[in-house]
Amino acid sequence: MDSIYKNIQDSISKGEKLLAVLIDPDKFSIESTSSFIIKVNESIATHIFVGGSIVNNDATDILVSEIKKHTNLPIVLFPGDVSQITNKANALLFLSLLSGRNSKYLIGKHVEAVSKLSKMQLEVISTGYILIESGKETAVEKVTNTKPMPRGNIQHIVDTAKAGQLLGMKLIYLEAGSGAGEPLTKTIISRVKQELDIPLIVGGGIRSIVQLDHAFNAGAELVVIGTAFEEDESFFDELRENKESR
Ligand code: 1GP
Repeated sequence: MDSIYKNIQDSISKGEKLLAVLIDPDKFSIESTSSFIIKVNESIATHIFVGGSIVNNDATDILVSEIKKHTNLPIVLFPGDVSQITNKANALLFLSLLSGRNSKYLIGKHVEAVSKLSKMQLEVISTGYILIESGKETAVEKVTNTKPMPRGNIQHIVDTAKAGQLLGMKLIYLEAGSGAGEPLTKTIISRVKQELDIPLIVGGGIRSIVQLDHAFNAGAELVVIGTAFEEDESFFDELRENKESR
């Protein structure tokens, strides 16, 4: 498979919008992989992300192997911890939590991951991860013991994303948190996008086609949706119908 990052850049240069379905191994029953992935394949999804804040050892490796039996879509790791790294995937988002000031999640876990990564042929994509408040405490907040950035101070969010780019990161992931009550506003997304030359990922709390389109129209190049599919797989059918009518 070609470089996942290059494919993302190529798609963006053609004006294509990308959608990742996020599967959290901790919340997903392995027996439903086949039926779930059939729906992913039929939808407008372009990527499958696998990861979660708290995942048992080996669960990611087992799940990724199973998913691969049913799809040709690229599988990208979105890990909450080093234990979730597996070379069965096509790429790894090497996430640095730029919104927090916990050195473990800024650089510590990354150092821990190196000995594992050096034995693998896994594409590593440096990603600045920015958690923004959503009105309720999220799993990322609890696990990393960091505070999300307030929505009101948009310039601080923009500067944080820009700092990630200046540090050489290849992607910025703006995150409202899994299951967020409200997705990120168009203003936050568009202000950040205006300042960036690298691709922008947006996720958290997107549950409808209208919200998905808002994120795309505001400048998100890749949108991540997890909870909406976990809660109601008929969202896939909605997306498929929408794809046919686009
Ligand atoms: C979570 O951004 C992802 O890290 C997806 O969020 O589960 O709310 O779709 P949802």
